[in-house]
Amino acid sequence: MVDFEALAEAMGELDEDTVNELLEQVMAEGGEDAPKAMEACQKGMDTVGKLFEEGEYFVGDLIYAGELMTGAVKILKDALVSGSDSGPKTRMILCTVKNDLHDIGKNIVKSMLEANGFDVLDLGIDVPAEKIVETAKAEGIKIVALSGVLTLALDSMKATVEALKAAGLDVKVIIGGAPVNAEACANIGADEWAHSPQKTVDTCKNWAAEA
Ligand code: B12
Repeated sequence: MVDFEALAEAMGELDEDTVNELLEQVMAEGGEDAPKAMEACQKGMDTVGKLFEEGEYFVGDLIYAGELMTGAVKILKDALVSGSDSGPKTRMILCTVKNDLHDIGKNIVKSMLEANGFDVLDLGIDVPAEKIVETAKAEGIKIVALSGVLTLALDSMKATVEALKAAGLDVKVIIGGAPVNAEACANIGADEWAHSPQKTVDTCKNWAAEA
């Protein structure tokens, strides 16, 4: 069994060799612990964030941490996705909101949604509300998922929900990312929020079934 504390620590120390070794071990053991490994990696990313705040790490370290996390997701991907649906695919929008360039969490959520039968229109990063409204209108989208990790992203999420409402669109909005919580969700006016990609999948499946 993999030592998840050691994995979190290695991620926080940006020790690529140890991170990859432990992740390969998770996969060699059948991949059942992939969600736990993901949690450990995220814990390590929190350490990276803390060290950045304390001035011990610099932007270059954040970039490197981002690459490390993307690599981790690649290794774990096959074990993280929970099987594919063969029924008709529901099309939905996913993106990182305006002013926010972080996309690692978004990409994890995307993989999970696709593996669960969604046709995900990924609009990328730093996406303004107008583009989301335009696309939702043009494509007849009923579900919009917004990602953001900067505190600033909460304002962009609010502006997006307001723009969707002002355009009279009948869409469900789910928001996610580190600064999102129940209070932020209520303030933003979104229909649901999540940190866990599995909760995202379950919520979107319920909405797709209702539509
Ligand atoms: C890697 C990283 C970067 C990389 C990003 C690379 C990339 N391709 O994404 C780079 C170097 C580009 C970067 C840049 C910056 N960063 Co940065 N970054 C990080 C770091 C270390 C990790 C983020 C991450 O990927 N986490 C791992 C993923 C998997 O977690 P997640 O995004 O939360 O996603 C999970 C869930 O939230 C959920 N989820 C995610 N999206 C969605 C969407 C939906 C719909 C749902 C339901 C769920 C969901 O699912 C995911 C899986 O569980 C964080 C620290 C931290 N602890 O988060 C700082 C952090 C986010 N960055 C920070 C800062 C300050 C910056 C910069 C301003 C630095 C600078 N001076 O230039 C810039 C900002 C650029 C911009 N405009 O966006 C601060 C933000 C502070 C704040 N409160 O606003 C943090 C918190 C670091 C810190 N503690 O100071 N960063």
